[in-house]
Amino acid sequence: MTMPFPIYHATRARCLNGVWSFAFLGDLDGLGDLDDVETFDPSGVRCNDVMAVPGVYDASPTYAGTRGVALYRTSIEIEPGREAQLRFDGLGLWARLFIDRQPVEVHDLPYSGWSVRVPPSDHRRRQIDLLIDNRLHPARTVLVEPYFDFYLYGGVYRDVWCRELAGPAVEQARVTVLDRDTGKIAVAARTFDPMVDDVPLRIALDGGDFITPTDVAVDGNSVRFEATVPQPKAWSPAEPNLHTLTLCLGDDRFTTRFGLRDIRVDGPRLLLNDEPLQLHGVCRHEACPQVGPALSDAQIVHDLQRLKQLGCNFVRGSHYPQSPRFLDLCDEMGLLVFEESLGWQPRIGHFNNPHFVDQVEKQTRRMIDTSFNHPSVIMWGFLNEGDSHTPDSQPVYRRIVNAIREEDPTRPVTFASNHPFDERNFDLADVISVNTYPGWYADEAAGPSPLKEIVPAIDRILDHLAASGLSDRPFLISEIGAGAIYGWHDPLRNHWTEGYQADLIETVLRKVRDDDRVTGVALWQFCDGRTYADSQALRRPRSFNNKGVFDEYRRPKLAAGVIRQYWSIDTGESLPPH
Ligand code: ADA
Repeated sequence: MTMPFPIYHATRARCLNGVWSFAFLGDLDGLGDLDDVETFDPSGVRCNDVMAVPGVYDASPTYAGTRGVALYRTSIEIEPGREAQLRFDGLGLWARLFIDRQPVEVHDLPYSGWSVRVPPSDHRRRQIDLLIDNRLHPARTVLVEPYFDFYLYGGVYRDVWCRELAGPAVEQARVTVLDRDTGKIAVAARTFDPMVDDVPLRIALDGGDFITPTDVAVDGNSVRFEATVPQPKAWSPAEPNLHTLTLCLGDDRFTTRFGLRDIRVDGPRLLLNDEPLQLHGVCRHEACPQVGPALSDAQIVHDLQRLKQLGCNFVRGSHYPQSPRFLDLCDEMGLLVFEESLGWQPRIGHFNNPHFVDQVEKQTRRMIDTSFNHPSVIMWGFLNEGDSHTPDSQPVYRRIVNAIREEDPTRPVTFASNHPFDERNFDLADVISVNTYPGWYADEAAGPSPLKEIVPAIDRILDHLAASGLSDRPFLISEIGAGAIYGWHDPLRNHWTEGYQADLIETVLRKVRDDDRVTGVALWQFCDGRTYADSQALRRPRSFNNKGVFDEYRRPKLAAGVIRQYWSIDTGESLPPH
């Protein structure tokens, strides 16, 4: 069942994507002073250019690679006297929104969704000025750092919506499956304003007749009740059946989509609908060279087709909250997702910065709220490769795990660690996830035959986990891989050739297939991706992370064929040629 805009499938909602007026303002005071944007009033700015929305300016030919402030401007019509909600599904790195030239709110959680209330006005036409800054500021953009191994873009990454509010309305409804066989669900809805007694709530399942739910518990903006799907069908990768719930308050309708499935950990196994699960997947950055993270529907669909061709049932959404459109398609196509909040090798200084920790918690909670109903999301993660072997990390990891469990007790929690031998936080995780690069980085693969290091290196990790009493949990290799320059072939099959990458991945896949202590793998990575030319430059030819099994234009390398041999149900077809 396809729904065009599940998140904003609501009355009086419309999409504001299109072409907006634009001005690149750069360094606002010419002093290189990063605080210039804090007090800047954009009302006098004349826009001399245009920009697509979604669209990032620093991937566009005119502003490629620039760092500075930019203004996106449009005007919309809202019925006079009515409030509205503006919703951005993802943007970065920092933004301030002005409505009718008045500053309204700041956004400082790159990649997260952002909802803003638009106050009513006597005028129908309203001006929207969105000031965006893609410069890295130690306090303003505390979640991102210049040493990250992926390019941080500036602009509107994802869809923009406007929803007019003409009375009581539901903002969000989280559906928890109580019994997938009988279709019993618990709904926790949130309204924009506190509920009033004289507006009855009605609901409809799968587009059926509206009924009045029984035993509705109301507390301010929160509404809770239980309901039963009339013809329940379980969701699974093989049969990704979906159901819908519509909540009606007055004349406002809000529809969300969900799936009936259970995910749980049972000793070292991960069970989906009580069946053991093997995760076969890749890590994926949401980006391509031409448009950065502002991928079109066509590009997202093509990526998912590529994943399916490989035979993947799993994707790790590295390293930030995912686009709702991507998750909608994973729901429809039966892909399983590890979704994580933004983080890349945070260090002790981060753990001891209360603002950083607050932001991680805020973004993690927001991610769960946004993605709660996607059956494809089977585990939550956070802080990729933090310095989690340090005592300073412990209160932080505990706090984030507690926040996740409070938001959602139904999904396993994990985090990708690159400290398997001295990790201090594994006891908090339901699934042990380890990033490891034997056979690639010399420190993990010394010696003349790096490929021979791979199996012993994985065994050493598993043995260490067993000795630490952690073999009672599912074990996921959350990253492993090798760089290959697309089109680079050589009879010696050395580092950077497609052949070496294919051989390394084959060794990994054979080990994963033959060792039942391994619950799954997310190969690093789906496709090549732009990164920075800094201290990493010599390990990142072309300023790209070249460990993709596809290049950045999604052309397959040799490794793609190897993966397909291991994972796909043989259809007799070969991968499309380069
Ligand atoms: C890390 C990191 C990835 C990527 C990878 C690599 O494990 O989590 O984002 O940088 O290393 O290519 O070295």
